[in-house]
Amino acid sequence: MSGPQVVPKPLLAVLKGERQSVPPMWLMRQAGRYLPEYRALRARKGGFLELVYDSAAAAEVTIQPLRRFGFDGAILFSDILIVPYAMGQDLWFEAGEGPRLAPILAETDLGALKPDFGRFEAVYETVRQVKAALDPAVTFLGFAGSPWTVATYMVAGQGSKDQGAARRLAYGDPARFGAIIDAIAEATVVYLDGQIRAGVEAVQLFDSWAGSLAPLQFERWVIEPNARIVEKVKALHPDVPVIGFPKGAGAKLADYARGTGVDAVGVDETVDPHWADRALPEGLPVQGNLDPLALIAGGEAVEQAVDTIRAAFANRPHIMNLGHGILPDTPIDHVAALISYVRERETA
Ligand code: 1CP
Repeated sequence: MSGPQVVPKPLLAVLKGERQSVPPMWLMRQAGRYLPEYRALRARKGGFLELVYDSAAAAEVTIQPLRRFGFDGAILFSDILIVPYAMGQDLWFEAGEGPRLAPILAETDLGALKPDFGRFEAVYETVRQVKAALDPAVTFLGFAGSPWTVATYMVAGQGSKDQGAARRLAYGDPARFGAIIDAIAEATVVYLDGQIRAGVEAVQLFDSWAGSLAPLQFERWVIEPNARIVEKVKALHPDVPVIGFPKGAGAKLADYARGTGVDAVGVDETVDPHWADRALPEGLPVQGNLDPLALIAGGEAVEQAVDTIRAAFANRPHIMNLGHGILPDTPIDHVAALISYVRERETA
């Protein structure tokens, strides 16, 4: 007689601190515009939010890259801006441009927003549907934006080059800005708890604009609120790993890793992986950090970068990934070639 079969999950094993001779792999933004099957479904649904709020379609989009490439991880198809939407801020997508939120200007009271966490329910339903369909060897990742990055969109109403509006508010009225950060952090814990209860096995906190902050501001608006989220998620789900991705943190990466208590740290492509290996705590799992543009170039550019990254992280648990999201003009063949190149070689 045999008990229930336990299928190994290499990505989850790395997140729990186990080194693998072939690094498990997924790509940030792997569900999305570089895939023709994504573009076709997106066109049929008419809009991005329509896609997110159709759980069956969102589950399909989550699984599309797995079917094509056999990644070790699946990332939930949603967006970081679902949190401000559930906090009561209007959200829409301008065709060909990107997300828009009714901006929280200095004169608008945060208290005027009417939170509706029911807006998370369709995402939890997506999680349940993906979970039911997923190969058990694949690790299912949930995610949210980190408070600083989400705040940059809430304050400006859209993406911006230098996150100037949020940075000005953070200096000019730190109490008010802090209240926005706190409200995002609270909603984020609710959202991640819901995703985990619906079936994700690890979560990533995307702090895409962490790089625009001066050191003291980084401590206050990146490290401190992420630490609070990690602590609260851990209190609810001690065994669920949290990946922190402070894009652009550069030399502040080690302080981030130690200060937030994340289980793994995502490294962007501007960081020398040998430096990161020396700077980060021993044994801490890392994820990254192939340049998305190298993947567009393909061939030797990718192979060289992969070799360098693997050599640098040979002595710690490592997840192969990009340093930031895959770009829409990435040739699909290059993704397949990357996977073969990584999987055909074992780290010494
Ligand atoms: O037109 C379309 O089809 C929409 C494009 C798109 C997609 C595919 C958007 C709009 N969001 C997403 C999905 C998404 N976004 C995922 C899930 C799928 C996956 O990873 O495979 C994730 C994790 C995100 C995260 C996200 N959204 C971030 C953090 C990561 C990063 O790339 O820095 C950010 C900053 C956003 C905001 C956002 N949503 C969409 C766009 C075009 C943007 C960027 C806007 C801007 O800064 O101007």
